[in-house]
Amino acid sequence: MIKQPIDTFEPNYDEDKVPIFKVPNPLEMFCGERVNTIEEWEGRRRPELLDFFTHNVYGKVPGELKFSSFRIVEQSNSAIEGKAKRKQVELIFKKNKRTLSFNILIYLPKNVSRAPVFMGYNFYGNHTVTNDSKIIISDAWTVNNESLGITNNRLDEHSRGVCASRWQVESVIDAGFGLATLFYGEIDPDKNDMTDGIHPLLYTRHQQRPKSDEWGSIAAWSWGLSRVMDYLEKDLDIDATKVVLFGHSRLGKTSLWASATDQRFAAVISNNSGCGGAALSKRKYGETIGRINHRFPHWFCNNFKTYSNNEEQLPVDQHELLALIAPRPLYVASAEEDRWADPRGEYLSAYYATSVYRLYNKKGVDSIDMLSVNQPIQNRLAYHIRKGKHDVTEYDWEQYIKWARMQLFE
Ligand code: GTR
Repeated sequence: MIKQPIDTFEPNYDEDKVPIFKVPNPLEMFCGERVNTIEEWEGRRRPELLDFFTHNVYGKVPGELKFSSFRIVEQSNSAIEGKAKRKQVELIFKKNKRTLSFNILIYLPKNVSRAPVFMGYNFYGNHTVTNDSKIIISDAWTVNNESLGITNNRLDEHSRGVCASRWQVESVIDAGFGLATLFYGEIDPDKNDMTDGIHPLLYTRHQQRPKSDEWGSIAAWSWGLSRVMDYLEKDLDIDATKVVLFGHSRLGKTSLWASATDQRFAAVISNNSGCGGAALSKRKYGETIGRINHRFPHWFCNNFKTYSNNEEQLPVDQHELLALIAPRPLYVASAEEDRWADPRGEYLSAYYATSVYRLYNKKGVDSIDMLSVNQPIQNRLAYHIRKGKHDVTEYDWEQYIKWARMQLFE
């Protein structure tokens, strides 16, 4: 019999067909012992969960590599209608006779001396986040997107400003925050080729692909966010204790993993991150582990393939990834029409992570019943589902800015 490829089956969008499963308890060790205190959580349970996700889901970073130098490539005191400073900073990495560099675009409000910042990857290059003609266009390989004028896997003038609605830079600046963003393709091009991007800089001799428990692309992109943090800590215009990591979709998965592995990030926002991000895998609703591993074999570590169509065997679920971020502020957001990312699975994940926030006396979401559309709960662990499709909108940013101010300053 010929086995039918997984992506030819219809995904499940029927709540009645969601399997019955036991949600792993974040406050119970794999051996069955209960966790009752912050000390037990931080000393024993959190490390064992982090270890599981590292070796079986995202993959471990196989060595240490810090930037060897940085360079301010361009700066100006009159960006965004004169309200902001702009810097473009290149970080340079050298190892294994190879060099990799990437460019961070930073806007900072002129009226704040050490600014808190939102930070996150963009999908199609720094020049897409505003119409600003001074933003350098990346020459890294990119995924094509014809509706944005991106063809031949290259970026050019055609796509300047095309993702501006997803960033709302002016509102961010007006709220007294800075923005730091970079193109994820500069760290690792988003294709199943592990000989490009950052991976080869940390290969042993003759290695061509990561080992089964070593980093896929999501872990590589997360590594990149930590290296940007290394830079932000040195930049006196920035308050590196107030960095709010933001990510949409695959880059939301990335932001969650980056803040689980690096506790310097003060807060994190997961926008429509779905499977392998905030959504519970065991619900098998919309995108599943089998589908994501089939379509994006390079995103996770190879060991994660063990759980393709085999979610029952997973000893963890994604609410425990969220719990790894506690007690820091965490915002999970869904969109009503984004069924592929399983909004209810994202909500439940926040609900089941709440017990760990409670351990720290912090609030999350208390009801197992899903929230209504456009009715956010903005606690330390926050959630909203908004009208509309898979995207980042002005509504989302209004919520994030309001919540981030509350969490970081009140
Ligand atoms: C989809 C993928 C999702 C999500 C999305 C995106 O194709 O199946 O997991 O990551 O891409 O990143 O836009």
